[in-house]
Amino acid sequence: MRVTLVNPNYDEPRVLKFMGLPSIPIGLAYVAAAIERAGHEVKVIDAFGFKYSVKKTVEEALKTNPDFVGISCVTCNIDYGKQIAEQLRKHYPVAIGGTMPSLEPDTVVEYADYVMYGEGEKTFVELLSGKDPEEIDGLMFKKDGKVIKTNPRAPEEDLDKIPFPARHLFPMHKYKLFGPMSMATMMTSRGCPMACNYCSISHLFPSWRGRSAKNVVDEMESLIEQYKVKGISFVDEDFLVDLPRALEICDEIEKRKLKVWWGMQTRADRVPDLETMKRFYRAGCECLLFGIESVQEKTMKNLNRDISNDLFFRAVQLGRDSGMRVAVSSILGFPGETIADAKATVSFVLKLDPDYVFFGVPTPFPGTRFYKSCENEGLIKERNLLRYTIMSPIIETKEISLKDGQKLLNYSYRKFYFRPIKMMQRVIAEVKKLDKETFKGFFKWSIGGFFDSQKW
Ligand code: B12
Ligand code: SF4
Repeated sequence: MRVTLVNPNYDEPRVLKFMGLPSIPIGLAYVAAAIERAGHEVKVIDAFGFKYSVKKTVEEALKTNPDFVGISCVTCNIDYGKQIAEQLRKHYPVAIGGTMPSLEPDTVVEYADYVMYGEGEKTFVELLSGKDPEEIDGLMFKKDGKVIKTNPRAPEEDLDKIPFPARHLFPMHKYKLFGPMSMATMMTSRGCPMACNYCSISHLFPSWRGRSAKNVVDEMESLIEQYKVKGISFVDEDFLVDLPRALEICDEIEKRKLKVWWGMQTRADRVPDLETMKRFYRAGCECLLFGIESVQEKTMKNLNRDISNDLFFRAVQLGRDSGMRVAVSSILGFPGETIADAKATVSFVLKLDPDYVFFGVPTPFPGTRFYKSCENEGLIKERNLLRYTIMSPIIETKEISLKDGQKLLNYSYRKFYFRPIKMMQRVIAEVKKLDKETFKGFFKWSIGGFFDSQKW
């Protein structure tokens, strides 16, 4: 069958345009690889990569004249996804999958022929094989006016069995960090053993599973050979859930003498001792990212997170001492916090002095426990899902209005990034590490970002 897969665009927050984060939608690339392996002819329209409007996306999809369409959505592009689905299903059967359809399949079922919830590889392959949809796990659809929801799809236990993302079908040159800086993204595990109440992950991946070191490094090697990448960002929720596995990955990288730097994300309380951190650095790990969320103890308790401020200092120090760059993310203005509390988090981050920081605002993604509590307390004031990007205030509390939320966000970025001497030192440190070619890319990226940032 000819299958066209679509990644709808979204209204990218300006600050992210500056950071240059956009990268390949790996989930859709995994689905593409699975159906290609099953013998189907796959085309991809990455409306996000090409910045296509809904109209242009539909036109491009029509040109591919497929037998079946698959659309991938998170919350902030679900409305565009629904519009695309409604128009394309006049011509072909359409299935929607991804984070948002997995969290709330019933809110999407009106707009597509099939909603796939949970991991999509096997579900889509089975659907395309012509199997009776009622016999396929992980599906929701309408039959004779009635909504049918089949059993949840069991998560794939052996991730090594899943083919690598079909990057060859995607416009790799359009992804900002890949384009100028030859940096790709990879997922070495799925899920997270924690269950923070505002997070979508436990709904999508109910258990944590890791790929073997060999399988991970095989993919790294193929990225270096095929795409000449210089850096790889592991976008796992938590790369260090299984420390022995992470160390085996280092061994394998060294055994194969891979010339690539990489970055990992983990929780501050999982950052190991200095010796082990240096071991990671020697194997190419140059960047450590972890979340701080808030420095208010009451907020951390409410969020089901239990990490002390001392642990944050320790994590930054260990990252630094081992030679890595350290990036942190933080969320400002959870319910119960005042403006002064949120500003205290910003001051704390300044004191921690990481190399990079991403600030966001609390976002109740539909389907999460945080959404339910915000809804019950009448806090949700922004219903336009296009704005659910973590960079746009959604809830209003007694203490912080929507307007204050936006002001806080602007304040936090200004406070951290508009420190000319610090930033100059950062740029110099960065430049020292880059080869000539990557430096040119970095320069182009910074200048583009600077002009974008003038409109914040
Ligand atoms: C890498 C990443 C990015 C990358 C790439 C985006 C992408 N879509 O992959 C970048 C940097 C661009 C990005 C941006 C954003 N991200 Co992001 N991102 C991630 C991250 C860390 C990994 C994504 C991934 O590869 N997952 C692994 C794959 C295997 O899972 P998957 O993508 O869900 O795909 C599986 C299923 O969902 C399903 N599936 C997916 N698509 C389809 C399509 C069909 C047809 C079918 C059948 C099945 C199917 O099958 C896949 C394979 O099993 C996730 C966290 C996570 N673990 O998912 C957050 C996450 C998806 N991002 C999130 C957010 C909020 C954002 C932004 C809004 C941030 C911002 N401030 O702008 C933007 C939105 C951009 C967008 N359009 O997606 C949230 C989404 C929450 C929500 N409910 O919407 C997540 C879940 C993080 C979190 N902990 O909350 N992100
Ligand atoms: S630790 Fe991170 S990924 Fe894991 S549940 Fe909490 S917020 Fe989600």
